[in-house]
Amino acid sequence: MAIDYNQRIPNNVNLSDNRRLQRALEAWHPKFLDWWKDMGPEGFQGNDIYLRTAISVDSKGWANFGYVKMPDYRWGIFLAEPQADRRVNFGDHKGDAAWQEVPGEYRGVLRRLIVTQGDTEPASVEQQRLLGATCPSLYDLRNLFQVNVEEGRHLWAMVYLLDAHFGRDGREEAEGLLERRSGDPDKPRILGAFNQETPNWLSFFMFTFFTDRDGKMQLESLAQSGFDPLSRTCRFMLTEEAHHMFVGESGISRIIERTCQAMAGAGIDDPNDVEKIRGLGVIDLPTMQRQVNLHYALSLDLFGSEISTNAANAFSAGIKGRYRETRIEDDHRLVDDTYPVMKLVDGVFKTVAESALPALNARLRDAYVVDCQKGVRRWNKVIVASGVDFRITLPHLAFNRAIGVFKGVSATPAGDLLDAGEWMRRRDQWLPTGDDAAFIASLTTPEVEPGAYAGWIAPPRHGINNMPGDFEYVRLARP
Ligand code: BYC
Repeated sequence: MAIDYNQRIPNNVNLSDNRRLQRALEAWHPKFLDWWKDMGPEGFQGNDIYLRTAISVDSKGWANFGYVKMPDYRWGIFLAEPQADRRVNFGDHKGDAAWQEVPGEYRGVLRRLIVTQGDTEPASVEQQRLLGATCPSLYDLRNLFQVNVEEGRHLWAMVYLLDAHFGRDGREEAEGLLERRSGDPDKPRILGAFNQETPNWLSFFMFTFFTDRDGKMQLESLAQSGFDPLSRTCRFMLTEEAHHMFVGESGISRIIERTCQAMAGAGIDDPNDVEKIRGLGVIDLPTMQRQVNLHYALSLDLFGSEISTNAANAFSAGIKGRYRETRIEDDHRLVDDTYPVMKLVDGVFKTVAESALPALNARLRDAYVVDCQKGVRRWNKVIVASGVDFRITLPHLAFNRAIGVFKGVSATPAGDLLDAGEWMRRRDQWLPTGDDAAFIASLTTPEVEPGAYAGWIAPPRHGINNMPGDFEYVRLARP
């Protein structure tokens, strides 16, 4: 499945055989570049960045590293290899041959899911566009740009599906994806978390840990789709997503490592001695916990309502499956099954058996929680190893939620229920404060010497593509 790079739009879908589609994508291409120029990373567009580019979609061949200027990145259309005799693996059509074209009756559902997925990709680039100016190292700067160009490519992936399979409506949706703007009250991005700011690198690492992980869960579910082009597209996107989550998890881990080292060096045992710890120029652990609370709750909202007819319909239609659907042992139809969902019943949190089909968002969210817990455990190992008496925890499911059964519930991160006034009075204990933001802003002098790292983050264990520690990941003009 080599990718044809001789064409203007690199692809492995024989684009040159489909003139109509090629013309549609070639017409969209300059509009994408205009959007990238306006809303992509600020600055650095003329610099050489050490980026990976897909050269083939099999597991061995895809990562090819070299210096590229971001606007010259070879965005394109890459689908994972087809699976012979693939079937619809769940829902009412289970056992039918997988669809190569959109089934007429599911056109609306599919379009909505593809547009929602597509909308998140440019949104995240918009959210991160100013971070280059405050990078903690060239290594991190390069990782930011890698994430950004790949989110750009994920947008291409969804636009391909819209153009190839949804005719004129699809072309209009593809334009809409370039017109909405993260955080713009008049034309916001579709999902809540994608209208929030990513004002600093701590926030960026949290976003790539928590929100990109929602991306992983959603893409895993869409990769199960009976609509084969969507499945193949998402399967390839997942190979890119893994690096994004690595950036988040290792970024936070390196910040924790540095904080604990600095505390030990200064003989500070109490992790809540915030003033002294900040005085060392590192980020205190309670500040990190507040960021975890914020990003986790925002990402839980991305799963939609726990009980959702949209989710039930998408599953029954064979369009969106469960996390790793084919590895689950049941009838894959779920018509008579139940699933335990936590709810607030008469003022008490209770687990209630709900019909399994409408509870699919809760089920996917539960798999996400388990995945997050694994990463948090790895962070805590770093803290334990340093001897500091502090543990990062994930807050209660009902904490600070804007979507679903816990919307409007005033729960603490520990899961205690308060009246709304009391919750507001204590808000700053749990969520990032103006003071946190000002402190983090004070740390963000960029570090751009090859091999050097800002004082609040430890260097990584390994370079990208095993490059040496002082490798120049981004070539800047130097005097
Ligand atoms: N904010 O039945 P409901 C990624 C809307 S991240 C605002 O409760 P449903 C990435 C919902 O749209 C993954 N609105 O839930 C990460 C619906 O509106 P309509 C992105 C929300 O539909 C980092 C209404 O509420 N991919 O890839 O079952 C960087 C009722 O919905 C929210 C996907 O999400 C919210 N948080 O599930 C870059 C996959 N939640 O249609 C990229 C595709 C719900 O009635 N999307 N609503 O007007 C989906 O599968 C579903 O649309 C959702 C919602 C899971 C998002």
